[in-house]
Amino acid sequence: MNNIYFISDIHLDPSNSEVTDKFINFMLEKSSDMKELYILGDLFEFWIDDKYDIVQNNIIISTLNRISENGTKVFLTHGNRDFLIGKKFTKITNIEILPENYILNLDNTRVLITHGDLLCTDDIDYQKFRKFIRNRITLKIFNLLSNNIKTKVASYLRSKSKKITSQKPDNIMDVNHDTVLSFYKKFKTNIIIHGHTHRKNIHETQDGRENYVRYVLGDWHNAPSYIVYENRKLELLDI
Ligand SMILES: [Mn+2]
Repeated sequence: MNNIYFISDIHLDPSNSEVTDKFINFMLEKSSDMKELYILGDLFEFWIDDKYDIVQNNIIISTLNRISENGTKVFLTHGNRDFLIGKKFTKITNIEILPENYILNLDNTRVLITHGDLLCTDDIDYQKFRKFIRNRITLKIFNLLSNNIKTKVASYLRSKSKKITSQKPDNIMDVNHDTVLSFYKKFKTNIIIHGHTHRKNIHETQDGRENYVRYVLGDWHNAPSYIVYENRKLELLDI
């Protein structure tokens, strides 16, 4: 149990056993080597309410439970699909929720980990929607709805977002480079790890004397991948 792992955008869905199996197999295979596991958002395809979704996803919950009982410390960043993961979930899985931007210290190197949607500032409609839906008052009202209505609202929003994303030009859905640069500077880091865009890659940039590296994790439906921090090196690998 020596190394640190990062995964993102697994998009687990109780009706998709293929990706569920992939996830469970990965955990069985790698967890004995995981000192820490960072899940950078969109672990689930959708998550509306702990009360309801914990039951739906009991296989995943018990897998996560098992690995944390075996000694892996698991951390989670909320994604845009599962930002409603709450305290009940964290309590029964022993997972710690991280803030939306989190600085990790890897042998005295600062690394920013984040879901990635905050970097996609060209998508103005999405950023507006994000602000609205993540607002505390909106969430309070949402939480008062019955489960049935919550599910309907969530599935409406999902279909709407799918329709919009399919009509948007490709570049709008990716990160904005000025925003990325501003994040390096704001968080005083030269390394960012994120997911969300489903564009698995490593991007190196130079600005003045600084070298910056951005690791993008792939999604588990198209490009299942993970990052491992081993022997003081980050490596992006396929599954
Ligand atoms: Mn996402």
